[in-house]
Order: sequence, then structure tokens, then C-alpha cells
Amino acid sequence: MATAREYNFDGLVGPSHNYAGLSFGNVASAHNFKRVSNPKQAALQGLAKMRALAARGFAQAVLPPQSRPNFGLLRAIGFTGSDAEVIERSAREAPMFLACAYSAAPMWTANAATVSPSSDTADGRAHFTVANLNNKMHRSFEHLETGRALRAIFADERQFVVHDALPPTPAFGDEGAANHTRLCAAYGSPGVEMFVYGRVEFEPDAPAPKHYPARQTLEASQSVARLHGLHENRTLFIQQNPATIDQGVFHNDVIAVGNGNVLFYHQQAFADETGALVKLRKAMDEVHAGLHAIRVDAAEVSVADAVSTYLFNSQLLSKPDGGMVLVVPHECRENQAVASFLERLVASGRSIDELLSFDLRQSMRNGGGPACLRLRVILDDAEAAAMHQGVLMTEHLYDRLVAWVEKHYRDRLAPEDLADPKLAVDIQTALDELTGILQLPGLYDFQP
Ligand code: SUG
Repeated sequence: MATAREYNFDGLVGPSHNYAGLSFGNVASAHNFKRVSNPKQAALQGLAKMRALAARGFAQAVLPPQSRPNFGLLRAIGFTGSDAEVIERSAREAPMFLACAYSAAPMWTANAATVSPSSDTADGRAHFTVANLNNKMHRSFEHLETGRALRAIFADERQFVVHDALPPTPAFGDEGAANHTRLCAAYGSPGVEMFVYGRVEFEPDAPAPKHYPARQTLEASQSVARLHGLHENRTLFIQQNPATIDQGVFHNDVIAVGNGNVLFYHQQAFADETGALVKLRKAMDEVHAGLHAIRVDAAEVSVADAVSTYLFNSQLLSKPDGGMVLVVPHECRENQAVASFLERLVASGRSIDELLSFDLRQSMRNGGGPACLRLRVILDDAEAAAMHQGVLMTEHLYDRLVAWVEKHYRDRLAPEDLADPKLAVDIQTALDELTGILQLPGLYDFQP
């Protein structure tokens, strides 16, 4: 059995981070619409998390922000002339589309792709399927640059396969790793891949949320499993509870998280909790792992508290010296029910023996907690050596990125600031410099 580690690839928050109320069904996004953001603080908060986890011995890397604004989008919908003219006119006539073109949402890399490690796939390579994110206008074009970035980092085709996003149509709504959990006995041995979907395109009578959209379809999840060559007995498709989607649980990672043989989940996470656990236990038998389910009752923590604190949008990490740490946002410590639940959880000695909390408020205000900010990639030694090394988080890279953020990022971005063409020029200058820091020349040399 190969030794393998879980690498967390966090999204570096881009310089246009703002609150544009673009994500219907994500209550934080709606609630903070038009609030003034602080992109500098957002990026520094994300970097502080990456640095702290790297310093603790966790394998940590970074994914770059995307080129913004997306002039291709604005020109495709009829805005012409110089870049400045395109910005000024779209700000007047279609400010929501300008906000989409400026979206910094690629920071939530849990939505970048679904990843299957080489120990799970038929051809023995690590597979990535870039998520099409087609439920939301502002996220629907991320896949083009995400694919470029992943192919630049995981370029060695003997080890890695990066699949294009699924066709951009509602039947294939795909939100990537946010609706995918891998459970296993050890990272380097075959695991169980659990896909959680919100609706079924070709079963109109199947349960589905009534108020908010279900972003992931069963058909998309099945397609990703096929592309990756996953084994039938170790692959599960579980339906998310539609009633919780209607309460703001727009991705499964807002209500459940797994790592190793541990599944930490809310009683109301799945449409059929008992059925899901039976299937999961059976699949876990196939990989000789006993499932350790940590179920949180609604009486202990309500769905509303789970959504406002992002208790389940935590990172559950295996510590280098044994045990697991739960990485939560500060909001969890500020909610009495959640804070006392967490105290009891750690005291109970059930797998999770440590808590770490981070201030990620800038991201949280758009509905992005610790787990949204990271994409998990399990790599064995040869794969880790084959990937691009310039994105690995070290003290040196951290220092350089902090200096770069301090130099280029604004500490205030109001909705009306997007109308200023100088913002686009400043972002371009910043991103050009970033390619040198991450040693990814040419990353932004393309026409979206
Ligand atoms: O897709 N928010 C993101 C948050 C993604 C969280 N990801 C995970 N749960 N894995 C979304 O809803 C808000 C943008 C705005 O309103 O300005 C936004 O896109």
C-alpha cells in the first residue's frame, strides 16, 4: 500500500472580493448584499489559516484567484468598445452582470472540482472533474480558468487526468467536492466515494426542495463517477434532505463532513438517514473500514444554527501524530448551543480530540467557511513529487503572498467601486505579479 497524504488546496481570495448577493439559496450571500467588503482582510484571513495548518504539519497548497473582470462575459452580452467603456456602460445598464464578471467566488475551491485519488480509479491515476457550477450565473464560467489552473499544477498525464466540466445544462448541475465525501481506512488504500445530490433531472416526482434550488443532480454525480472509473461497490449516491436545502443548506458540506472512517453529520442531512448509513456501512466493509458515524441531533444543534455557524463546514483533519482536529470558523465559538456541543464532542473522546478556530468572517459573509475554502487532493509520494511545487504553502511563500496582498489589495470595496475602470487595471497588475510568485507563467494569458 502506497503512503499517501491529504493535501488541502485553499483558494487565494482574489482582489475583487465583494458582496453582490448573487447566490439565491445561500442565506449569508443574500443577507450581506451591498455590504462593503475588505478584500485585503479576506485574503489575509485565508492565508493565516493556510499558514497555521502548514505549520502544524498538514500538507497545504494554494490555488490562484481568477482573472477579473471577465470581459469575455461582458462583451458576449453586447457591451463593446475599450475595456473602460465596457465597464462604465455595464455598470450603468447591467450592474448585476458587472458584479458577476467581478466575482471572487473561485476562492471557494471545494467547488472547483471533484477529485478521486489514484487508489480509487480504474486506471490508477488521480482524476479531477472540473465543476460546471451552472446553477449560478457568476460561477458558471469559473470552470474555464479552473481547468487551466488544475492542468498547470497537475500536468503529468501519467499520474493525473483533468476532465473538462460536464455539459452546461441543468441536468448536469455539478458543484464539485462540496457534494462529495471520501471515506477510507487509510488515504493510500481504496476508499468509499459518497456523492450527495439534491435533485434528479429525469424523475420529476422525486423529492426536491420547494423554495431554494438544488444545485447538484444525481445525473451529474453519476457522470463524474463514470469519468473517474470508480468501482460500483465503493461508490454511493445519497440524496440530500430537500427540507434542509430550503433552510439554506445549498451544499452537502454545509451539513456533513467526513474524513478517514469518520462521518460527522447532522440528523437532518440526508433524505433517508437510515438508508444512507446502511449503504455506507456496506460499502465500508468492502474497504475493510468500520464506519464511525458522529450524528448531531437536531435537539442539540438546529439546522438554523448549523447554517449560521457553519459547524459542519469544518475541516476534519487527521493529525500527523494521530487523532483528528476539527477546524471551525469563529462563529462556532460565539453560538452557545454550538460551542457547548463542541466542548462535549471533544471531551467525549470520539475521534475528534481537538478544535481549532479561525476568523474567516470576510468569506463567511458570502457563505464560505473553512471547508468551502479548500479542495482536498490525496496524493502518494510520486504524485506529490509530480505536481507543480510552486503552490505548496511554506513560510517563504506565505511571506511573499502577504507582501503581495498588502501591496495590491484594497481594504474597502463597495458595490459602486466596481464601476471604476482603474480597479480592473489594478487587478491585472496584481495578477501579473502573482504568476511569478507561484511560478505559473502564462496562467492568465488567454481570452476568456
Ligand atoms: O456558491 N457564495 C458561494 C459560497 C460557496 C460555498 N462553498 C461551499 N459550501 N463549498 C456560493 O454560493 C456569494 C457571492 C456573492 O453573493 O457575492 C457566493 O458565490
